[in-house]
Formats: sequence, structure tokens, C-alpha cells
Amino acid sequence: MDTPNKKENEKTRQLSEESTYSKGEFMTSNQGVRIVDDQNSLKAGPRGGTLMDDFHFREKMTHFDHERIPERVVHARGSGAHGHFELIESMAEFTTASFLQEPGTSVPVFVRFSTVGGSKGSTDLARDVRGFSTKFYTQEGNYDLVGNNIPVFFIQDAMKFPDLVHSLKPESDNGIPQASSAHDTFWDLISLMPESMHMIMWLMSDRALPRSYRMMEGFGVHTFRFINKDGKSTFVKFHWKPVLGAHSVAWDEAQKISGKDSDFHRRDLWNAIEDGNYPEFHLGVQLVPEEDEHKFDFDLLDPTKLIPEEEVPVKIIGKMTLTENPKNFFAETEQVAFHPGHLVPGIDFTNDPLLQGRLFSYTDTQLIRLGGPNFHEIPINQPVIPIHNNQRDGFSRRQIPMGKGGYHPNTMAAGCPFQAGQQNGGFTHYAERIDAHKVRERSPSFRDHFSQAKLFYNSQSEYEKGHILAAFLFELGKVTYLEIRERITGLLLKVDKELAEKVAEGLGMPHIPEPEYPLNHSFPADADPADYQPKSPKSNSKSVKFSPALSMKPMDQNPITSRKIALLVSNGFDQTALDNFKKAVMEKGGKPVLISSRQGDISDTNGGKVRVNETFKTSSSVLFDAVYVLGGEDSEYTQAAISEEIEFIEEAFKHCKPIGFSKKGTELFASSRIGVTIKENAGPHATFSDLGVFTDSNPLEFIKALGKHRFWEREAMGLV
Ligand code: HDE
Repeated sequence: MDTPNKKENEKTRQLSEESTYSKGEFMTSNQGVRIVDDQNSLKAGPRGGTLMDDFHFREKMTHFDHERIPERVVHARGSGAHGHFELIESMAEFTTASFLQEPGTSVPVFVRFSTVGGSKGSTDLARDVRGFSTKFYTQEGNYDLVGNNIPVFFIQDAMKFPDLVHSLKPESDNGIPQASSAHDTFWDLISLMPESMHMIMWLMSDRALPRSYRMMEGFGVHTFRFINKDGKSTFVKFHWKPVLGAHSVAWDEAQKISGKDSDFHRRDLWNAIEDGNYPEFHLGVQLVPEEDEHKFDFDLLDPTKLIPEEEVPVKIIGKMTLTENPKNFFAETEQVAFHPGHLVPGIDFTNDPLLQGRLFSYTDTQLIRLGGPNFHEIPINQPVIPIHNNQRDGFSRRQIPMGKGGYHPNTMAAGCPFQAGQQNGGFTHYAERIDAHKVRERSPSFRDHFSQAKLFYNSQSEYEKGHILAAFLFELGKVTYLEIRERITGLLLKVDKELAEKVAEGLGMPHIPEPEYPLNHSFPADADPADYQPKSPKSNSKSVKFSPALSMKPMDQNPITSRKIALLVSNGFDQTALDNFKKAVMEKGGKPVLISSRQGDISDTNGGKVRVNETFKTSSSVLFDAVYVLGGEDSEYTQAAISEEIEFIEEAFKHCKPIGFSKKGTELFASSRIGVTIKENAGPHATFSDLGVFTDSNPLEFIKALGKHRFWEREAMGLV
């Protein structure tokens, strides 16, 4: 039987064979000299000191000593994959970008997903924004869409980014906490920065706890421009929509996954691709004609605002499929260098002040991170078309330019390389009219900080609102200064009174003091007391008050492809029931994983054997999407094993996962608290299957329930 473990082991063997790229070759030094012995250093006698003459030892050790490069100052923890993007609908009316002209055009891509705050080795499951960067290797050069899984940002001006990141990162005196926003400095800054409130609502929502990189949306965040062949500009916002839907895990679960498998998202992405379950995302655009720039209640240049999909629908124009894991993590995922300024003709920026600042920062950071100006020569960063210019030299130059050139204009190289001009596809910036005073100011049109925070909160389902409340109670519960908690709840009052009151109650605050501004010397210099008050919408506002697209609830019926199901078995199991179950799950693309109390083979009632994949010690229910209890008749099953198994099932129940019990498994159902809890608390009309628990059932019903992802109703009913 082809169990997932066996498959993985086979892959490991096969890969290690493939990776001997120097098959049959002798080991050499970096100068190509054959190495006599790579295990022992050169010594003055077998028990003597190591000699300076040992150039082989010195070369090997020096290289090792220099193996690490600085990690990214933000988004340090990430995972990448190769794939391709294929155009579905032509955008020729709006842009000249070559890869967006002919439906069917396909270009290679490399994607890197990341968390923001944690270090390179931190957990994947932090409550955090996720980066979603895509490099399109087009025939006109590289185009990078460097986005996030949340469509807005914390700040409106790049000037504030270092402050934001310093407040989020571990505190500067003790270096605590790692990969967490739940601490004083972060909330101190936020409490003084009302422009963050919209983003904060997203960060406290389930969007910050994705189930998988394959199951989250992506957003370009800023408003960009498409430019067509007549030079006409259309504003554009980019969206990635995952084919598997957007799904999240529970916060308690996220924290436990961090302990059980802190590589959870990295492993999930890697395994899905190895299994041929290629992650797929549709690319969508929201298009706004230039003349409609001022039609909205907010400023299109303000990165703390989104355009509700109900106002401007997302048009799907293409599909990205990730089909190949990197061959080498460092060479590709670590060395890839994205930049929002890597544009191709037909796509341009707007004056969004956050985007403008990013245009400086990304090259600057690569210079230190990748050690000089030649990082475009690292294979993963190279365009698929040749580069020709007069740039020369610098650290780690690999290209060998021929001839005496290196300047322009010239005759020595017959004028080469030529300037393309617009007629030959040279990048031309949009000829935006500029007539302004040089000022250090924020536009008054950026001053509404609460309407969209409210819109987001009001658009959430009840269970999502419950999760937001719980997130505030966790995060602010870790804040040790009462004034900071008070200022945050004061800001929350302006988003939703009931939410603010519940937060205050949970934190044991007798009342929420109305914040008075200006507060003190730390009041931001550019802030107007009016920033801290909700604005009334324009009288002719058409803006929506409720946007279903902002909730993840409508996305909860999806294919179960690649979903992991823990299949609990013990000796004396029913082979036919196991075969039928596995067949039914695998037909739908699910991944059953056999779990028992010990490793090795277990026997069915007729003495047939099956190998288990994991035990209760090596695994945990938090690593699965659902649990199916196949059971057995094992007279030697110890009390300890039964307890472990019941804990496994009850934890899955707590995290609102579908749970099924076969005929033989029902004994365990009886021993767990699940049945009693449902009967006692869910009311006379609740059925087990409404709550995602399938007893003695036809497995098909259970498998169908997997498509719903979670039965969050259990929380609303107070069952968990
Ligand atoms: Fe970034 N950001 N960022 N950022 N960002 C970086 O660049 C920066 C912002 C985003 O997978 C850094 O190469 C500034 C918004 C992603 O390699 C750095 C500002 C969005 C990644 C940097 C922002 C992003 C980065 C660190 C405010 C969503 C990971 C290493 C003006 C649209 C890229 C690096 C990868 C990485 C600066 C704000 C997304 C320091 C100054 C808004 C996905 O250059």
C-alpha cells in the first residue's frame, strides 16, 4: 500500500540520488584541485597541532564561516515555488504589457510567501500579515508584484515604516517576543496612530492565521496604473484568488502548531507540490477609469483603503499554477530579490506615498543583503531575456563584458547597446501632469481612519467577530501598560462600540476613557485631533456599508483536494471499512494518514496487515483538517493509548474540525465528552451532523463535510 510516509521516503531516496550533480566525480577544492582526504586536517603528527599549510581545511572552514547572509529586515521567514502564469482574458484595451495581451500566453513565475515580523527560523503560524511576492519572467523583462494577503497597510507614508517595524519586532532591551505583535511597543505605536485601525481589524481577524499559503488571498495593496498603446491610463488594483478558497486555523490551534511543527506552511506548500496538488491562484483586477479618480469616499492613493468588490468587481484575467519546488532553498528562496519598481512597459505606479517610499527601499536593502549591486546576476533574479547595458564591475560580478565599451554614446562599440525609444518597447513613464508646491504634508483626503475599519468589522460573520474579540483580548492582555490598553479601546469605540465594550470588559477595565488629543509630546507631529474622530461620509456617497467579499465565510464550500485526514486505527480494525474510506477520500483528492498508538504494522480482524504512518506521539490533531476514527478491537490497547486517542479527537472537536466515527470507532465516541457536550448544550434540535460530527456514519457524508473546512457553529453554541 502506498502510504504517504512510504511515498515520502521513496522521494527522499530518489532526490538524494538526483542531487549528486557531481555523480562519478572526485571532490575538488574551489580551485579545482583534487582532495585527498576531506575528513582529517593536516597535523604535526597524529596527536599534534593543526598546520597553517592546510589550505584545504582553511578554504572549507572559511567558506562555512561566511555561509550566512543578513536575513531580510522584514519578511525574513519565507517559502518559495516555481510555476507559470497563463492569461485568460486580454487586457490589451488597458495595457501594453506583453504578457497581458493574448489569452493563452504563459510566462514562468517564482513566488515567495512569507510572514513579516519573525526571524528566518520563526514559526509559520504567527498571527501576522503574509507576504505574497510574484516575479513574472516576461519577454519584456521581470515584473514583480510584491503584495500581501491583506489588502491594506498600517501606515499611509513610507516615512513611518522603520517605526512600525521597530515597534513590531522583539523589544530592543530584551529581544522578546519573537514573531508576535502581542507586546507593549507594537500597541503603544498603534494606539497613537489611528490610520492603522483598518489594518488592525484585519490583523486581529482570521486572515492573519491562514490554514495554508495555498488558501489565502493576495493583494497588490497600492493602486497601480495600466497604460495602453494610446498612453491612456487606467487605475488598477491586483488580487490573487486561491482556487482552494481562503481558510484559516483557530488561534489556539495556531499556537499549538507552532510547537508541533513550526514549518507547517512551508511543509504544506512543499508537500502539495511534490504530490502534484499544484497550488493555483486566479489573478483578478479592479479597473477604475482615470476620470473616476475622485468618485470614491476615500483617496485611491491611500494604502489604508480598499475598493469594495461590490463597488468595483474583480475581473479574473489569468491563472497562476505553482508546479515546482526550488532545487535549493538558499540559492532561490533566500536570494530572490523582489522590488515593486520592477515594472514592464504598460504598468506604472501612482503617487501612493507608501509605494513611492518602497521604490527606494527594496534596492537599498538588497545591496546589504546580497552584498552589492550585482544581485540581478543571481540565477533566480535573472530575466529570461538578455541584459545589455553599460553597468560594470562591483562585488561578485559574473558577466564578462567583451570589448572596450562601458559608456554611451560610443563609436568603439558601434553605438551598442542602443537606446530603444518608446517605438521599440522602451519603458516610458506615464506622463502625469505635475504642478505642485514642495511640501512635507499629508493630503486631507487621507484623514478618514475609521469608515473602512467599520466596514470590515460589520461585514464579518458572527463567528469571525468572535475571533476578532478574542484576538484583541489576547493581544491587549499581553500589554502591560494600562494607558496603552485604554488608548486602543478608545480607538475601538470609534470602530464598534459593542466590540470596544467587550474588549474593555474582558480586560477588566471598569470604563473606557474617551482619549483626549493631543495626548502629550509623543502625539504624532502630523496628526490633527480630527484624525481621531470618525468622519461622516460624503453626502452623495455610494460607498457600501456591508461587503460580503471581506468575510471568509462565503468561501467555506470548497474542494477537499490535499486536505489531510487523520485516520485513527488500532489492531483488529476492519480492512474493508479502511479500504472503502481511503478510496472515497482519495477519489476526492484528500490525504488520509494512518495514526495509531505505535509505529509499525497493525493487523485487521483476519490477520491482514497495514503500516501506520504516525503515532499519537509523533503527530497531533492540530496538524490535520479532520479526524476519522476507524477503531479496532485491540485487547492490548492500554489506558494511556486510549487517553491519547481521546485527547486527539477532543482537540479536533475544540478546533471545530469535522469528525467521523466508523462502526468500530463509536466506542471511542462514547468515551469522549463530545456526545455529552452536544446533547447537554446544543439544544434538543441540534443534530450531530449539523455540528460536523458523524457517528457510525456513511463516510461519504463526513467527506462532504470536509469541504466546509470548519464547523465554527460549535463556538457560537458554547460547545468549545
Ligand atoms: Fe515591504 N519590504 N515594505 N511591503 N515587503 C521588504 O525588501 C518596505 C510593504 C513586502 O519575499 C523588504 O527584499 C517599506 C507593503 C513583501 O522577498 C524591504 C514599506 C507591502 C516583502 C521592504 C513596505 C509589502 C517585503 C525587506 C513601506 C504589500 C517580501 C527585504 C513603505 C504591498 C519580499 C526585501 C520577499 C519586503 C520595505 C511596505 C510587501 C525592507 C519601506 C505595503 C511581500 O525593502
